[in-house]
Amino acid sequence: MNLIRLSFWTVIFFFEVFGCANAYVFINEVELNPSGDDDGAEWVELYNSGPEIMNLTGWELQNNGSTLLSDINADDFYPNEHLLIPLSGSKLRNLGDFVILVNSLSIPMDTTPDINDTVGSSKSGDLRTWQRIPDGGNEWQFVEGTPGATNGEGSGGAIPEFPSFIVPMLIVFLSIPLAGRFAGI
Ligand SMILES: [Ca+2]
Ligand SMILES: [Ca+2]
Repeated sequence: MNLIRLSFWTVIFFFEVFGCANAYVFINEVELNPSGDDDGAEWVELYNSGPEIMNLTGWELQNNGSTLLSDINADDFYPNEHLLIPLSGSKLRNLGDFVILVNSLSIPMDTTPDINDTVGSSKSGDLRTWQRIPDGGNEWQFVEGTPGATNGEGSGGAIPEFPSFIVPMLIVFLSIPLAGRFAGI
């Protein structure tokens, strides 16, 4: 019984630590230097590449320096859906910034690379954005924006670079004989 209980809590612990249930929500596209005035025109797009409806209540976007960009609070984020999050004010620096997606437990779930968009002045950007192509993929490109829509061919069903559930499952399996030894089973 102790062994079963230990294994159960080990699974719960690592699911929380590694955020397995959240591993398919990506920062999919970022507009940090929109055409015209940036004030009130910047946005971030999220993409759910997983099979489950996700509750993003309490999640938030941050940028370089862990500064709050926006709360999210979307309780029904459907598989293959694109969620557009407009930013108030002018919060994303056009040079040397990045975006972090943080869940309700303050655990970072995704981050962009350093992204720059210095086309024109701060009031004369263009329609290009930084985006994962395909949706949820690992490659970022600076091309014409697709706010709230797919980023292009091959979208749907993308998976993270490394299936994060494998790590906790391996740890659980490896921990069973050790736990049995400590528990005297
Ligand atoms: Ca900006
Ligand atoms: Ca898009």
